[in-house]
Amino acid sequence: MHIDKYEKFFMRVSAVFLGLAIVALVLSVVGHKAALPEPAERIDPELVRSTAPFDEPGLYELDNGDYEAVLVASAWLWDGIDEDFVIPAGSTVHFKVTSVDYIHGMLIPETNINAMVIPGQVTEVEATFHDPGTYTLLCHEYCGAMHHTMGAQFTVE
Ligand SMILES: [Cu+2]
Repeated sequence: MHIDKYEKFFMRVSAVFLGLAIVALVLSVVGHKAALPEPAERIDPELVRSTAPFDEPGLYELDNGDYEAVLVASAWLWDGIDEDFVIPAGSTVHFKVTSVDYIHGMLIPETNINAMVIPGQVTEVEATFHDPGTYTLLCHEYCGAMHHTMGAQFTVE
């Protein structure tokens, strides 16, 4: 079978890049302990509203001065964020979030918060809010007809 010289060349180049990709993958898993993200906890999505701490979503001050925000995502609301969600500038907030229905996304622009919120799993992320202002928590995973309205605001003062 005749294979054109250019086709041979590109097959060799492809094989080299495939080999490099496999080496990079093995090095990242073995050398750098790269792994798929794991949920912080698992939870029965049907029992979220009766399971602590999600039975009382909201903002809680911790002993060390940080805050814990317990949030429940549902179409198309974020339970746990209301007008009382006000924190001083420089605060670190540990978000503990789950969903009761669909997969939602959790994005707070201009912070490092960008996570999936999946029924049956507890997502834990944290951010330190240095700058005063109004922050918006958005759902960035399409979750139905009113997805574009699924946002909540809180204040850093
Ligand atoms: Cu959504």
